[in-house]
Amino acid sequence: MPMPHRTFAQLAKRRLVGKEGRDRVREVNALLAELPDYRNGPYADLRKWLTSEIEESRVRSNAVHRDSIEVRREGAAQIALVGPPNVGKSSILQALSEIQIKTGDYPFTTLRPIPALTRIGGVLVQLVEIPGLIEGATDDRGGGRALLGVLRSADAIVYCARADADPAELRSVRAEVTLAGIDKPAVLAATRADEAAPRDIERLQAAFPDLDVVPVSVIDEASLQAFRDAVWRLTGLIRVRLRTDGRVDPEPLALDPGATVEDVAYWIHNDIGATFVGARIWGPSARFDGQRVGRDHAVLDGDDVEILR
Ligand SMILES: Nc1nc2c(ncn2[C@@H]2O[C@H](COP(=O)(O)OP(=O)(O)OP(=O)(O)O)[C@@H](O)[C@H]2O)c(=O)[nH]1
Ligand SMILES: [Mg+2]
Repeated sequence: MPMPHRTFAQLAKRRLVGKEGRDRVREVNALLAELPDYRNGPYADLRKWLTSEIEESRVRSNAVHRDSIEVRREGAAQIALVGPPNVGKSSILQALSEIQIKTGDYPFTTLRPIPALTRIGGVLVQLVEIPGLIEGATDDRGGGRALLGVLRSADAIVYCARADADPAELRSVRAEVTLAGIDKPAVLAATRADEAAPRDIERLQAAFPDLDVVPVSVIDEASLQAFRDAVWRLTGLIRVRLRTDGRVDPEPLALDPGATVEDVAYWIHNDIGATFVGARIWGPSARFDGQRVGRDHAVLDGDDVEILR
């Protein structure tokens, strides 16, 4: 039985993280060799994607100067931070990751998209600051088209607005995103919240009733944790931990909603996915601790899974 295509895609992405040039091409070729040879359907799409990866790695390694603004995806999901200049986007990236990045009390400190990996509940998620989206971006003002291109490939958006600023600033940024036809799950971070009053937050919420508002201050750890939680919900992913001989691996796997015990088994290893006999579950999808389930059992966020061989 071949590995489910979703699992294969996740595995492939994981194996390509951080690989460039010849290494990347070699890994892609190895993946292609493992891919079932269907002409149509999801496996054929995967084959197409992998083949295009080879071409893209070649183009990248041949590029003499690297001024493209492509952002390499890493982690389980890619979340874009979008908003007017000077609202504190870079500061949030800095507070949540290891990167060193310029922040400044003036607009357009950041000139190109900046990715940063952050760990949320044990899973790596990529945040990307999209700088300088201004009115007219859709007509390529301020290099807007390329920036919108980066946004288009993200999984979800965190709009950022200063908690105490005029909501009109963000409204014009959001209008550009809408004009570009980009519609993704989104929340609104009310930034620099330590400088704001509660009624500022209420005003922002009233201005954007369709977005959940999360007040964030980089000097308030509790607000940063609430921000992480909001980002995790945006990914729509579920976390499952593996259990072996009564011990639970603290590092969870991130899976698409609807994933089954079979996906988990294939995630561990191809052979295990093909031959395992069932699983035991602790957590939200179990009726009782250690419930015995079959291959098709759907796991839920927070489950611990022991694959039985
Ligand atoms: N008081 C306070 N100041 C903040 C906070 N976050 C950022 N700042 C300040 O806001 C200013 C702008 O921060 P940046 O992180 O550079 O903002 P940005 O949105 O990345 O700005 P551009 O890249 O220029 O668009 C800096 O002076 C920061 O120190 C916060 O939570 N509280
Ligand atoms: Mg910045």
